[in-house]
Amino acid sequence: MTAAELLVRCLENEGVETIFGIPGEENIDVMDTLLDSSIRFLTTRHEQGAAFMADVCGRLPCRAGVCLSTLGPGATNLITGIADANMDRAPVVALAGQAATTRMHKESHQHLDLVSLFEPVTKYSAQVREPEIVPEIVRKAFKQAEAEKPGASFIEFPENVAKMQVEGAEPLLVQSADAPLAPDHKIEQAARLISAARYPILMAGNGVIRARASDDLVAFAEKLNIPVATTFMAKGVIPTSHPNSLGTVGLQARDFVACGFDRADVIVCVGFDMVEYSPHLWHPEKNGKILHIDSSPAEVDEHYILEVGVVGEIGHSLARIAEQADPREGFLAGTLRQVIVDELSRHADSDAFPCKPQKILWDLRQVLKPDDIVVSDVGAHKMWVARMYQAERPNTCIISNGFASMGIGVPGAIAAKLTHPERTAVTVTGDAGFLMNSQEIETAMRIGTSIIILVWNDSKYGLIEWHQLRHFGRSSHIDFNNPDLVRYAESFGAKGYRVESAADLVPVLRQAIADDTVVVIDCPVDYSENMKLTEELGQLVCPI
Ligand SMILES: Cc1ncc(C[n+]2csc(CCOP(=O)(O)OP(=O)(O)O)c2C)c(N)n1
Ligand SMILES: [Mg+2]
Repeated sequence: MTAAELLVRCLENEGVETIFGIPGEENIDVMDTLLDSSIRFLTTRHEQGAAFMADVCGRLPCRAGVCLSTLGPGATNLITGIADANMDRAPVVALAGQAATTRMHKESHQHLDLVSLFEPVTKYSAQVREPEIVPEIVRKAFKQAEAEKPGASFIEFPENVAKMQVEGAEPLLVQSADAPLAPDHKIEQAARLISAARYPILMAGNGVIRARASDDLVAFAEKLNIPVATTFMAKGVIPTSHPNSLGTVGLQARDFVACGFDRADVIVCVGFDMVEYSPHLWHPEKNGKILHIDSSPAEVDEHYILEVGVVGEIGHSLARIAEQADPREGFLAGTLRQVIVDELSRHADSDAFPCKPQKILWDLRQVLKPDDIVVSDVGAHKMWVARMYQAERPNTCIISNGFASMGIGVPGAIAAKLTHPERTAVTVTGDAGFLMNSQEIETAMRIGTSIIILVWNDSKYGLIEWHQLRHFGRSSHIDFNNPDLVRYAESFGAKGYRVESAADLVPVLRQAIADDTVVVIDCPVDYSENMKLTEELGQLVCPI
């Protein structure tokens, strides 16, 4: 057996079903071996597309998503998607070919030290120096990527090692450790803290989704009468329609839900990663008591000093604390929730054109089923998706919020549809982020993957204009022109529609779902709503 064959056997042993990537000269042995494997290779049109597909696959989760590139420029093209996965805690394993070990010591075509390059954007980055170590390296890469808090691993495979013969080596048994259970005395301290609280509030983070503890979280909130806000990446942990839900937190500006945090005496953070929402934004006065419930100890932050930390399996901790704590009598959520819910439907009947962001998201919710998946790209539209899209189930609204990279939308929607073929997958994307990875429309068409690409067309880097207007009252270098998006879609063999009035939104979206192919919807958006929101929130008077 060659080392390349052993590598592929190890990947099969890890349960890998799909690898996203682009072949190159230095990985031809692996590519050839894959022909005789159960693993499906999906050829993409840019390595970044492959990395984002693996990233979103890892979130949904299909265990670790896997992507592959050649050395040098192929590998550097992977970096953004890998960094995104790592900072957003998505398990991903990236594989790259490498120059032969006989030419790595000198100036040599396309050779870069990839292990060092990937170190800052992964949890584990290693080179296969000898064929015998392939099973350990692969097992370690997957174990590290999938262990809490998950992230990316990188394996560099030199071309001469790939060809070497190896005898007797076998893939290693796949083992993963169960999260330890939190100790009783910590559960008791947490229960006492909640029982004594007058106005507790809970912030749920993506760790709850990863731990599949959403039901435990909802039961905890119901039993103890605690209102719940979710971070962008935890949308759907509690249904937006649930009476305890306060919607999503995470805008830099103060939003209504911030009033709940101001008022709270105990803030219960569950599975919360501060990469999403810096504590100084929601705990500026440092006057609340923080209860940290997570699978790992808290990160250090001067605004995140704990009253009690409960480290262990999240679902277990929530269930045990809920058993022992006394419920709140009053219910903080009531008035605040009403304000937040009213806000969601405020422009539901708007006939303004270009469309208001609120209206687009309202109509999108009307046409999608609860399990359908929305993948947001990054820009002003993401802020609106986070604030207004009503997610009802965990992992039905995917948002890149740790690394927050533009370009995740199209490849992300492809990965979502591949992972859950029975659901509709939509990306809500800006016109700039769309063109960063729109070449993957060809991939989707070739492999027959239906996705809807809802492009918010403002011919601008809208989010940046929003920031510039807030800071300087004028904008700088944010304008561009778009191609004709309908004809662009059609040139791939996909469908394209242009929204020409607010009344078009629902029928066009319904048509796109029925088309069951790749559909690009060019939707002009009215971003004057951005500054209106800033002004409204700037004058926010707390309703509680
Ligand atoms: C790869 C990458 N480059 C730059 C940025 C900084 N950035 C964040 S949002 C944004 C503008 C996005 O424009 P568009 O995709 O049109 O979305 P809009 O804000 O208009 O909704 C930029 C440049 C980023 N997050 N990621
Ligand atoms: Mg734009």
